[in-house]
Amino acid sequence: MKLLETHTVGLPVGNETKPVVTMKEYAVIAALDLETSNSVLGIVSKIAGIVDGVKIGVPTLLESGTGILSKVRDLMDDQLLLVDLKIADIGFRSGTSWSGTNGKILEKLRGSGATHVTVHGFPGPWSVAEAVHIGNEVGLGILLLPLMSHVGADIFFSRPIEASGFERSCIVAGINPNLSGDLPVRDVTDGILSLGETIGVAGYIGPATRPEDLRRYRMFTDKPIWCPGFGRQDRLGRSLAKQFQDWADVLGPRSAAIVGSTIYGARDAVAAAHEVIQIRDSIKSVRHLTE
Ligand code: NUP
Repeated sequence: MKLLETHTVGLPVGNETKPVVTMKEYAVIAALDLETSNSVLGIVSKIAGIVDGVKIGVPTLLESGTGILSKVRDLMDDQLLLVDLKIADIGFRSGTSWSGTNGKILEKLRGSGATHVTVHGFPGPWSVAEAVHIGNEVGLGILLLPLMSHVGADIFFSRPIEASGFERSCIVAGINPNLSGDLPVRDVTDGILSLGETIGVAGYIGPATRPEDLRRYRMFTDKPIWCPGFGRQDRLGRSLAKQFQDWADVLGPRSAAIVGSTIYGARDAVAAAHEVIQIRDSIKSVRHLTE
């Protein structure tokens, strides 16, 4: 499998320095939104060798504490481990040091075995800048959410913003988004993408349910875009194979599919994981042949 050379993230576990984690093309990440830590660890032990990474969410962390992350890491090789915290707190800078709440939350993941964490962009430039700064210190890639996959997510994310006001406010916060006239910032989603590009996030979360919006993402960024929304969240009447096809066609290899209930909710999670990987592999091989 080809590797995306440009996206590596340090993986400090405890005091040891482990090898960096490299993201694969068209990666498949299993989102494990299960009730108990035993059920999460049980499924990781079965599918860790099949998928390219695992996503752990807030419900699991509230039940088990962050200690579950190193247990998950111990069951994996060097795959990706995304912690889906959707952090949306303050950034605060005094001189050159950051001491807002975003940084304090991220510090709690130092040495946990996680490779990436989700952070909201709507709290603005300082919030994102602090996340990226502290993320770099603790070896975590920051993934911003310019839009979400569920019904109605566009109500707020697609609100228009006025480009010159957006640029002025960013500059007041010490961040110049350098807007290009070719790609105007029209709405909140565009603003968050523009902020992420300026500040240098590792990548983005993008909705697999909204291929047209993913097309817009790609105009703003070459970075990896990780997409939830496969299976139960599809609202376009597509089969799983068609959803994967659309995702790969729109985003190309620098992308990841985040698949939750389609795998963990299946009667046989191992068979479901194999099926998802098979769909991904068949699309990938056709694309490689035609490229
Ligand atoms: O926009 C988002 N949509 C989404 O579904 C951002 C997310 N982080 N997620 C998460 O992806 C959601 O919280 C869940 O953990 C997973 C999708 O699960 P499923 O719908 O495939 O079961």
